[in-house]
Amino acid sequence: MTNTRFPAGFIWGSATSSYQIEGAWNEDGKGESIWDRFARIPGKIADSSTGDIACEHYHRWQDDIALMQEIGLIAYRFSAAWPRILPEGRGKINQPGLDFYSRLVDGLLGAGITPFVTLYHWDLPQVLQDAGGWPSRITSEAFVEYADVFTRALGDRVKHWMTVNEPMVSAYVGYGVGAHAPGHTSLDEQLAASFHLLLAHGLAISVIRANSPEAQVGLALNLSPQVPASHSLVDRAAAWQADGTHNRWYLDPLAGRGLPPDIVELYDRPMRFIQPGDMNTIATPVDFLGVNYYERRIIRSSAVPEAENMPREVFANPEQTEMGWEVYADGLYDILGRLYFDYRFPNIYVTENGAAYPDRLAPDGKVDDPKRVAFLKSHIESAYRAIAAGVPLRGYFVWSLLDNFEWSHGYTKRFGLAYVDYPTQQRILKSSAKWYQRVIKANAIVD
Ligand code: IFM
Repeated sequence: MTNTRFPAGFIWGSATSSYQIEGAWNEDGKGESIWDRFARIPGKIADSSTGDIACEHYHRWQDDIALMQEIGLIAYRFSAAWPRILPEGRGKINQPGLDFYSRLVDGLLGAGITPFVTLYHWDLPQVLQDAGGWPSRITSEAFVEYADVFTRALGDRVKHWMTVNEPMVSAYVGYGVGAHAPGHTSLDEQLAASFHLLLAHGLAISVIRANSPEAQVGLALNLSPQVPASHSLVDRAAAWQADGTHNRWYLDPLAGRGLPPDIVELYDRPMRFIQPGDMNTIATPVDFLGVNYYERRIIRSSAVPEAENMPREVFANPEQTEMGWEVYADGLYDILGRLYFDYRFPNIYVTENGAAYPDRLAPDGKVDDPKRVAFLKSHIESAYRAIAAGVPLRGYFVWSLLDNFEWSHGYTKRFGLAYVDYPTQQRILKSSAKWYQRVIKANAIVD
């Protein structure tokens, strides 16, 4: 593509989350989170690791801000650890926890970097899980208390807030499939959790706005196009269903359309957790929607034997990231268009996009990651095309600033712009970081 200058003021950033980078899991009064507990269960994490130390960001945050400055980031998206602020989930405030984030925010602002803060990126206080976790409405109410405490302390300086990150993953992988904390496998819990995460989001919006005047408030959803593998009607039906469980289950209520009726029918559950007024609370208009985009999914129905289904017409791009996810940049273009032209979200950010590749630290001390450069470039081109088509895309955040704890994969997957040499905690900017630095400087796609 030629002449790809982005609009003035476009926000180029990078993202992380608390449990994945902070370490210091029990320091300065922090309470236990569900990930502190879950990662210790034998067999749950690929390399038997935990986030106890992670990238030691809790102690190295100043170096990490210097790294961001070197890349030239305009914004940095991070999450706060709820158990650092309220070790018992609610009630007693742990001041050293608040002080940490206050110092981090001041450091960012001093470096000219705009903080984008996510309140919940999966590290629920264990005490709240013991009291029922996200399947219980009490957790939504506790979240509002946490949001109030946190935004009262930082709302004067932070002006971009996300309530929850990827509620689908929290609910489905944490309570339905059991591969994430707390490791439960119950459809009923999954559905209640998904609802209470959205409710927590909706309930917190007015509190955040009151504490942080002129702030923009939104949330981050992980969205993937669910594409039928052929024109057969069974494939179409399966893809529409996957779109319903993964995308519309979250988008529709947020956009005021209620829960998608076809999926309510599919689950065939009473959904007694929904109370009068809840759907309106969830539909409180947001200032922006964040989209975390990684892959497209091609859906083949199992409703009929393979031989009776039409031949596949949509084949996956054979190129995959180390996560086994298809590299498909046009999917980002499709999603961005849908969020605006169908759902009409007023402002959109790509709050995460990136790829894991098996990066190696070469003897010359460099980390060359051409596949990540190609991945980012193709996706930023999709973002550019979406803006050209009229989508109000305001910013783009690379996942992630640092290699970090990739949940059930532990430290075996590297998503960072900076390579982390875990034994020494040295950070080394990969060639993708240097390429991104040039993109930011030019405010345009560069070779
Ligand atoms: O590392 C995660 C992040 O925590 C949430 N979004 C997807 C990333 C890559 O799997």
